[in-house]
Amino acid sequence: MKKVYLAMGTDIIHHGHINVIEKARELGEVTVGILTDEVIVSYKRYPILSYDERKKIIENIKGVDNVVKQEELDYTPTLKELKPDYVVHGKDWRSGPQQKIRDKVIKTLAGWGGELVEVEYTEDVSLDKLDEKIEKLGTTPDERRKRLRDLIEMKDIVRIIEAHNGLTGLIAEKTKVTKEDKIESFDGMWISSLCDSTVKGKPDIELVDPTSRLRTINEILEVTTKPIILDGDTGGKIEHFVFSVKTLERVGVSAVIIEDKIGLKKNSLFGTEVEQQQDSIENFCKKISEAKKAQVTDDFMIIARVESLILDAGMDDALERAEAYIDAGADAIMIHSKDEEPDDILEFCDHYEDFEYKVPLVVVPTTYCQITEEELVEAGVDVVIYANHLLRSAYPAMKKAAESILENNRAKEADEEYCMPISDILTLIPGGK
Ligand code: SPV
Ligand code: MG
Repeated sequence: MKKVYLAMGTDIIHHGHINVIEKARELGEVTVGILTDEVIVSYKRYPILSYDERKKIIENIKGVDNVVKQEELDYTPTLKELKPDYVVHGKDWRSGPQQKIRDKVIKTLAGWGGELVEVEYTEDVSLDKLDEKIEKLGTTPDERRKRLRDLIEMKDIVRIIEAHNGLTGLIAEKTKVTKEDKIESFDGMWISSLCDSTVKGKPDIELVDPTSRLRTINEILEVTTKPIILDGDTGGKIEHFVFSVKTLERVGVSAVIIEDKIGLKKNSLFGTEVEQQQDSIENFCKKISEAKKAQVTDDFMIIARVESLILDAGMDDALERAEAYIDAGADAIMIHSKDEEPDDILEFCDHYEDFEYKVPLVVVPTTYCQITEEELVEAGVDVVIYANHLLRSAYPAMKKAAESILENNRAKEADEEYCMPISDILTLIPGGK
């Protein structure tokens, strides 16, 4: 009996896949390699069906003799182990992002005289359309809340971008860039206090009240499905924070980050230019532990933000605090810096590696933005937050359009240079027509 291998890299199984399996059956004994959740998340998006669910379905399909785990997008390690006579795949991968993977499969099979067999692609199934349908179904607070923990488990680095209203939420949700072998997208959203305050024309000093913050959160929740991390500023009084945690859990927020400051909080990027006071380790630990006791679900994360490097309190203080906050129950640590070089953050990461008990590490590279995600992964960072980039990019464009109208005493120039077409804005939001 000849050995036949095919890999299932999809989380939506349809009759096109059955056609491929049927072809494989004709050739011999069929082994299906199921891509892990980690692989799917790394090249596409969060899988709709988990590995275990997909495995259960696939091993019960007629004609499937064995299933194995494929732990990379690249087939090579699995092929070298199984040495199949045939690999079966749809013809669709001859062009596009999978082309390189195909070339490698042919080369690897040639090592033992194996052959690639390609079947006609089932044209009437559009995975993009199915994806769209599923997106429309939305999500539930329970589903969304737990996604952040899942993503931290699955990915080398979780990529979060700022959103401050429904529209920016949609940008975070839908923006995709197709690269050679994968699709890049954001994993979730950061609701920044700086941006939520700035869009309201207010300073970032905890002036925007909790009801208003919650309205922003709701606006974003309504039109997106990805997990949300809330910038909780200082968390306020302990007695108030425990209530906020329950509210955030209930609506489906995944995590809140609170910073170890007291008194009138100012934005961290001012550093020591303005008066800012760090909380005592004891009090901040109490805030964390009381909040952990208050939370209802296991999924919600309380993330402690260490401001020692921002306030020039030194590396030893930062490390001492991180350790104490973890002991108090913090689910992750955010280390912040306003240096233009990443050196202090990397030094912190270096020491953090040696901690006996570690939790995920979060960074916000606003001032040291030259650092790459690859370098952050290397340093042991688990979550990167691009904390203000949608607001900071929109504002200069809006200002230029306003100035252009004043300069020209008409809108033609602004219209041509800075504005999207009316037809596009009318149909920007699905269902708007
Ligand atoms: C925010 O985005 O509001 C933050 C990050 O807290 S920072 O502005 O760098 O302090
Ligand atoms: Mg903030």
